[in-house]
Amino acid sequence: MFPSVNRASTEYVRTREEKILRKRRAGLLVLFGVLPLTIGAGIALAQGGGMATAQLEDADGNPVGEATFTEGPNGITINANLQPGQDAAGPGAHGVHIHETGETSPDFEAAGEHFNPSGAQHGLENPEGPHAGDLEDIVVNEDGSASYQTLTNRVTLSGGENSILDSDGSTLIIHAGSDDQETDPSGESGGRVIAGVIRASQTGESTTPAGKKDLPKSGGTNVLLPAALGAISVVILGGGVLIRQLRRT
Ligand SMILES: [Cu+2]
Repeated sequence: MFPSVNRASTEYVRTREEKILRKRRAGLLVLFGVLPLTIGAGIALAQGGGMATAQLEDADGNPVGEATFTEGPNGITINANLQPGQDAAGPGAHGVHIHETGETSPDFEAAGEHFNPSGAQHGLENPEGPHAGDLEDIVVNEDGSASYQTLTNRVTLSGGENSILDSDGSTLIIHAGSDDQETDPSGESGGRVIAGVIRASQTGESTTPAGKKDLPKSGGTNVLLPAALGAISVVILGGGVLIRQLRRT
């Protein structure tokens, strides 16, 4: 026999199999990773706005969660999630505001005052208010997790004086205590315990660093619709591509 020939042909087969496997893996990555994100972002943009994200960190710079900002016909939907186990913000209600500067270094005071281009007073219940950056409290669970969604039409991502993506940026800040929604200038909400600079995002992709577990996304209508359409497209496209690849093999 000719063992060398046999070995060569075995290697040939293996290489061919690996190539096919690699192709399939790349196909799956596109189908389940890139496509849904692209489709979701496309629909969100078509709905009339952009997207932004903020990676939320504690005062020591440890990631504790993330927030997304999606502009739609009725304003900006803000989703924020805090990871279970984080203890920068303890259980209970905490004031949340958009602050006027996109800066968290050397400490969270660098973010400046509340985003307030109209010169109003603080508080959603203040007759002379509110600041454009005033938001409802976030409620943290016993395990440190939190899932927050709110809608505001006082800020935009797209331009004008109410844009939180203005030249000096903006920062989402969570405070140590709850916001009384009345006392100027910050509702007696105490120190700044969690912050994240708000950054424009074309894809709505997670800003969570590699290796960190992605946080669960809470489903508002602005998120659900693109997700559902994305899933349908994936099933249709995925079926077609997989059938083609199976035929090739
Ligand atoms: Cu604040």
